[in-house]
Amino acid sequence: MSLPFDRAEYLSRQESVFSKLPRSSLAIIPTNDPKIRSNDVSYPFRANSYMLYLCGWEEDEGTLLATNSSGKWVTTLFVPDRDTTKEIWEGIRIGVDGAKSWPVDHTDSLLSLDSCIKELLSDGSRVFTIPGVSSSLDILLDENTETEDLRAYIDPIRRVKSANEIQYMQEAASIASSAHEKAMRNSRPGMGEWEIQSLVEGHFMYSQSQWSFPSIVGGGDNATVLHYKNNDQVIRSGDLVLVDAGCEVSGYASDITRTWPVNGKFSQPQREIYELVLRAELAGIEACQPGMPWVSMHEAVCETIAEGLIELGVLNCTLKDALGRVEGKPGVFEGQIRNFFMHGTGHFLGLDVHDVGGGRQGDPNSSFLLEPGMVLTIEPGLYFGSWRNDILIPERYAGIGIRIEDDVLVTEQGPLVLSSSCPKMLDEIEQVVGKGIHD
Ligand SMILES: [Mn+2]
Repeated sequence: MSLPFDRAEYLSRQESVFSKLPRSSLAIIPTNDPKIRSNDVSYPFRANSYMLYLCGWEEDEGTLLATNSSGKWVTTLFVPDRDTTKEIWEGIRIGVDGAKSWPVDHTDSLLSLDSCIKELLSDGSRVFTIPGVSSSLDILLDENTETEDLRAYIDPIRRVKSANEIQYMQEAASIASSAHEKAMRNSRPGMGEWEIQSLVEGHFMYSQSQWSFPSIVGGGDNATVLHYKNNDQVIRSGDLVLVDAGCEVSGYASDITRTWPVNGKFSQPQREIYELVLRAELAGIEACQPGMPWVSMHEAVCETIAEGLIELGVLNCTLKDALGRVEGKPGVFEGQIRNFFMHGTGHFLGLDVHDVGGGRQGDPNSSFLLEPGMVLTIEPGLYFGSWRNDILIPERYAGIGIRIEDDVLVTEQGPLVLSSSCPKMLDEIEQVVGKGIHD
């Protein structure tokens, strides 16, 4: 079995993280606990992203331990022993010997992990770990020592992607782009949301990929529910369908949203809102320049949306009131636009679909600048749920929910859209929708 990256890349990640820790430290990186679905059936296992990042270990048990008590950093990967009885049911395990080809100094049996940790604790090392991942490790550490959060040292490094990571992310974005296009081509009125979901996710599987988060497929008003997940309604002619779906390749996620008229033709009100969201999205992408503050893309999107909603007569107020900038908090808006655009403009993307590194809405750590190698989403939306009874929804736009989301790599030369092969322009979408059926 081959790992997604060569040994040198893993070792350089380890070096970047561990070299920042004080002398006499112990770093413990667990993987996720397997989760039971019912009786003896587990949920499909997905390794913890920190584990994947530092050493690529994908099995459902294993812990990476690193210590510098000897003066230099030494890593040991603790893994389950070979076990014929279990292997007959579940397949061959890598085992302690097999794990020697992973990018670590030593391997050992998981059975000796606890005693090894306890022994290392006795020399008074400072302990760094990822809390909340393995309950048994949390309990062991809780009973024996104080710990510090290792994520603070890894997250800023994970934020900037290497050329090899970008390659996987490009692949994930391309697969998801094709999946969306396939769904567009095969859309027709009267179709079930689940049918579109199966086209998208079927394409992920066909491409030896898998979803990076549960797909959102919402027709009509369902598109105005941000994390809609039932995907069980029929989409009527005249309605839009919003599809927010992404997949992962070697653990790296894509995350794309497209919205299209299920009958292949935007109505005039749908067209007006689509054009505005698209304009905002393009402004957001344009703001993804190296050296620009993270919040600039949200600023650009909110300004475009505020101007557009005033132009369309949805808002009847000044630009200032539409935006409602919050004094002393750059990138925070609390004006009337928030009635119709209530989420953030984007998030980092990587081993996690909402990747680490800060910047999410409400995150106090948003004051950093964009750098080449960062990958983020730009995803403005406008939502006019006809079910809303807390605000006045303009009748013309009632039942319209539109979001457009692309995956953007920041480069020296500016933004590069990894999901650019996915149809997005109005005429492009009108040409593609339903084509697979009528051809
Ligand atoms: Mn997203």
